[in-house]
Amino acid sequence: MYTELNLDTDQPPDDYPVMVLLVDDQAMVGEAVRRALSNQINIDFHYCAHPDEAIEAAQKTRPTVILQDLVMPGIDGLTLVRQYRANPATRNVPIIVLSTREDPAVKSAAFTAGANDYLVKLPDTIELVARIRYHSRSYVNLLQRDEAYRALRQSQQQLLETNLELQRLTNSDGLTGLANRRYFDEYFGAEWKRAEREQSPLSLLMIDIDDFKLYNDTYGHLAGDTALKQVAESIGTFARRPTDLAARIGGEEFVLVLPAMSPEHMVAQAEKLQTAVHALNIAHSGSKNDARVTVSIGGATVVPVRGSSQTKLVEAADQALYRAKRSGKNRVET
Ligand code: GH3
Ligand code: MG
Ligand code: MG
Ligand code: MG
Repeated sequence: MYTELNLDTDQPPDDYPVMVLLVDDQAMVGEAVRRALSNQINIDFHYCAHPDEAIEAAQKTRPTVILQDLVMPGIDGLTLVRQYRANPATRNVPIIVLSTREDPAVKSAAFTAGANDYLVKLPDTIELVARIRYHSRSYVNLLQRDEAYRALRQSQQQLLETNLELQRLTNSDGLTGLANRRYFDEYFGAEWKRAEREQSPLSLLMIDIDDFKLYNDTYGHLAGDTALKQVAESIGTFARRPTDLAARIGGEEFVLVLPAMSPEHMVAQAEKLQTAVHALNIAHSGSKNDARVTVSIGGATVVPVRGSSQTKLVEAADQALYRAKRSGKNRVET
């Protein structure tokens, strides 16, 4: 049993404007198509009789579908189809070839050149309108998808940037820009595990500004902040390799995490840092060390024993720092 097809051709039209551009050298065809479309809701029509004006007309009228004749004086229709396809303004505009030719080879050539559809002249109005609406709808959907896709990409990009900024804020110290204590804990834990896995040395330098309470008492808290920033910047330059990390873990306390570095090299780096801070030449009248701001540094290196905790290395560096303070400050102990 077959039910009859429901051929209701009076469907409500799509609510976006359809713009048809017809390029055909015969004014009679132009008139016929104009008449066929004249009663259609939401269909605008532009007729171009001269093939050498077709590209310009297509750029100007922004068609949602192009009806293109094949045989014309001067430029032939297939060449025009290729030109629409090569032009950024018309690259994706649907093209319906309108031709008197029923030859399959001609039809095939039209599709190869880039046409989307092929109708033999003059088509029945119902079919012509249906194809115009179908191709226009696909085109408008494509444009909307493009726009939606661009909007999606943009919001993804914004989210990514916000996340990066958030990450930067969570991981860094506001005053000095170095990593903060939270990030140091995370990073140091990971580097400890890596050193344990690879059985490679991990070094830690604990750096503490000498007599800094006295500095604040003498020069004020603002000057103290400035000095802190200067010292921090100097410490930052010692995190040279991508896996090195400089962090501010307390008021005037800093650390340098130096993976895969020999103990000798670590001591050399620590001494260079101590000299570099001294060379900043920040006046500190109350200091017994050349009346300048100086740092004491405790350093330790460990190849982690399997299953051991990273606090061992922190404690070792801390004890070395304590010895540096006890034996006169402005020095390195390991
Ligand atoms: P020592 O040589 O033994 O390290 O003596 P110290 O005075 O440096 O050590 P102490 O721990 O007694 O004091 C540290 C001082 O660092 C106390 C505080 O005023 C100062 N400080 C900590 N954080 C900041 C900060 O963000 N800005 C300023 N200006 N000072 C700070
Ligand atoms: Mg013609
Ligand atoms: Mg101190
Ligand atoms: Mg301290």
